[in-house]
Formats: sequence, structure tokens, C-alpha cells
Amino acid sequence: MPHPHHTTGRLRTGLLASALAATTALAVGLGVVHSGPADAATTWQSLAAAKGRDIGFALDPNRLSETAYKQIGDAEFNLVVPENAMKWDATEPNRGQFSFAPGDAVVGYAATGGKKVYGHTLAWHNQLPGWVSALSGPDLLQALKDHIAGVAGHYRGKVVAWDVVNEAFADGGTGARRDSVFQQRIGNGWIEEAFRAARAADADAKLCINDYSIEGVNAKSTAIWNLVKDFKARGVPIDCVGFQSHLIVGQVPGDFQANLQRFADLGVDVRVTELDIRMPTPATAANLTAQAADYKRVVATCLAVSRCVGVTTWGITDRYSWIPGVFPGQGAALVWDDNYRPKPAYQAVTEALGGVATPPSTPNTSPSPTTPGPVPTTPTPPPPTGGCTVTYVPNSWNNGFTADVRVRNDATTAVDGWTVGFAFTAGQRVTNGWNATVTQAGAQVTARNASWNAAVPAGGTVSFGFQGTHTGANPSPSVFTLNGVTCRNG
Ligand code: 9MR
Repeated sequence: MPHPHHTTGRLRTGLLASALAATTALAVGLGVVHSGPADAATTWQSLAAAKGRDIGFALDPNRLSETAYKQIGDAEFNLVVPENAMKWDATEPNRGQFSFAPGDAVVGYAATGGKKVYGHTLAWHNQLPGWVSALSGPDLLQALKDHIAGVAGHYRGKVVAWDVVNEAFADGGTGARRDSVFQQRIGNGWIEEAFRAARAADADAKLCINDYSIEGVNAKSTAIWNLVKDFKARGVPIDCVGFQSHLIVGQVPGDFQANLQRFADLGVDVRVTELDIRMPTPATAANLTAQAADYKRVVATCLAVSRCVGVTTWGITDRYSWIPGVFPGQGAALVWDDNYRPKPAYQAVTEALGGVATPPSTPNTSPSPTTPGPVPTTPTPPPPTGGCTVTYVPNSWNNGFTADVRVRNDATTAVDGWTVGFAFTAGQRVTNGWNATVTQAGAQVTARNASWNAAVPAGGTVSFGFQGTHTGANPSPSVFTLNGVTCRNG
């Protein structure tokens, strides 16, 4: 679990600005051609919304206390899917005892940010409580119906769609049903029963079947296509198909678009529901570039199909991706890296959504935050005359952290060349910096300007950042100097 952030209320008001500055600065510092979310018009959600599509992420509400996680979620996405919070083990751990707190947290977050919620999932062979697996056929069917009535009923009017049935078809390329307890004890009709129960519980939510390894035309996708065709012919309620898209770098199926289109032609919506694109770790620059092209292609593929209503990535940051735990030696599958740095895929998706590719021609030391975000509740006082003001915003996890440092020149004359000094009090170590040369001797840290940001006009602000390690506590330095003069803390 990440440590609490060592930020004060005052610091928080500038946090979005800082995070965005850091995002841009990081991109520059890494020499990667992407600029991060420069303004609201280029956020994914604004671009996607302009095209009438959803751009979503799998949300773990426990991570919302982590500032970078929440800020990226807030800014970039217009839809959330609970990664685990609405699954059977979370919502009905004991028969008839429903537990909605985690799912309700997802709904609450979405409502605050004006985002849609996509429900996941009502019936799945995984994350199934033991009591369900112990039931006999007729009782299992009753429990399935009761579960769907309870959960879909609770979230009626709050979710736009449900993955009613998840992963009901087997691996192995045969197109056979998965040999789950539902299949074994209820038989082929269990999927239909689940969809009918979902429609009865929520007449308005779109009802989807969701699966993996069905992105291209193959025996498994064809089996689902046949099921949808049959449901449509017989009037069994079904509205959409989710293509999870847990992909491997370099392996986006060439017939992805044709496959989506053949489903759309049956009269259902389609959606990319769990996108991630994994690679061997540690990631290489070549693989990150290839991954960016793959992300772009997946988003473009969806946009090319009018009934493809959106794309959801299975998380935000590689730090919390499910991939390394299930595929040892693989990972780096999401768009933001372990430290919330946007990878090349960020800009690639932006471009696919119609955003302009804007590699920064000159490093931007003080981008203005215009994405929606926390609004200061008190007016900012006019800057004092003379000296300097430093705002220090750390973002900590386990034994690591990044920090964004903003230094305002409050003097009436410009600074030409700067050195910022401060000392750590808990043994923290700087590992690398950006937008400054950051060195450390003992506890003392010294940050010197880069060639291109030496000049800071009167009233101007310069920002730099660094990554570091800590041993458990990460208190912020209390005294900062600019060219030897002690600054105010902002
Ligand atoms: O990301 C989810 C992870 O946190 C859970 O431990 C895991 C349990 O099976 O489920 C993961 O999400 C899965 C999703 O619900 C269905 N498709 C595959 C996803 C990755 O395993």
C-alpha cells in the first residue's frame, strides 16, 4: 500500500498544476515524444466525448487516495469499471447477504466526476464464493437469479451496462463452453437465464457478454457470434459484446476491425473492455514504441466501427496491473508506468482519438493546468515582494517517491541561473531528476538549472522534479534556498 502523502492543504491546491507540470517535465526529461495532458481540450475524455465514445479505466477505489492515480483518473477518463468491486465475492460473500460498499464507492467516484459506470460482472467462474460452488443445479440457478436480481437491482439507474456473463467460453480454440460450475450444473441454458434475470432487474442497462482472446476471428469468437445471433433470433435480451483485449505487444489481430464489424452487424454494440498490452520486463524503448503503435491501432480500430462504443484500459498504472502476477517476467502493459509517467502510448492514444501530436519544441517549465481539477477554495494572495516561494509536493509509495518542486521568484528582478538547496531529514536518497541537475551530498540536496531554464523572470516560476528512495517515512524538507537565500514555503 502506498504511504499517505505528505502534503498540506496549501500544497494540495497546487497539486494538479504540479502533477501536470511534472508529467510534461518527465516526458521532456526522458526525451520521449509526448507532452502529457497540456490542456483540457487534449485529455482523452474530451477527445473521446467529441467522438461520442467512452474512454474508461478499471478502477480500484482503494487507490483513489493516491494523488496521481486520482488525478489521472479524474482528468483522462469518462467511464469507470470496477476492477473487482462488483464481482460476486465482493457483492454477495454469503448467500443473501449483499455487500455494496466497494461498488458504491466506485459509483460515488463516478457520480462526482460525471463519469459513466460499466458494471463488471454478474456471473463469472472466478472470484466466486465457495458457497456458490457447493450448490446443486436447481439451487445454483436460483442463487444465480437471486444474485443478479440483488446486484443489478441495487445498481439500477447507476450503471450504463453490465458484463452479465464473463468468460463463459473455453480456451483452446474449440469454441466449446467453459466447463464452469454453471455450465456443469445448469447446462447450456445458464447464459440465457443470466441475461433474462439481468433484464428483469434493470430494464435500461445494456447487457453484454464479455471474453478474452476473441479480438480476431477464431473458433471462440465465432462461438460467441453464434450465441449472439441465436439470442437475437429468439428474443433473448443481449445488447453488447465486450472484447477484453489483453494483448501482447506486436500481436494486435489483423482482423480485429472485421471481427468487431461482424458482431455489430448482428445488431449489438461492441466495446474494448479490458485493454492492456504486455511485453517482457524490463520494458525496452523499442517495445514501448511498438506498444504505442498497438494502442493507437486498437483505439483506431474501435473508432472505425460505428457500433464500437468505447475503449477501457484495465487500470491506469503498471504499478497495479494484474499482469506480472499472472505472467511472470511480463508487464509494462498499461499507459502510465510504475511511477505514473505517461509512456509513448499516452500520446499515441491521444492521436488516435484525434488529438494533435504536440511534442514540445522547447521544454515548458510552467504549463498552466486547465484540466478540470481541484479548485482552490481561498483566493491566492498576491505574491510577496522579494525572495522566493517554494512548493514541494512529494508522491510516495512503498520505499520510493517522486517530488515536484516549484520555485517562484518573488523578487522584482529576474534570476539568471539558479541553485536550489534543501536537506532531507529521514535518509531519503535522490536517484534521478528532471528539469534540473539534482545531486546529493549526505542529507543536502542541490538542484541546478538546466541550460534552457536558467532564466526566471520576476514573478516567474520554475519547476523541476526528482525521483528518490526512502526507508518508510518521507517527511518533506522544511527549508529551501534559492541562490543561498531562504525561501518561504508555499
Ligand atoms: O484485475 C483483476 C485482478 O485484480 C483480480 O485479482 C483478478 C481475479 O481473477 O481479476 C482481474 O480482472 C480480470 C477481469 O475481472 C476479467 N478478465 C480478466 C481480468 C484479468 O485477470
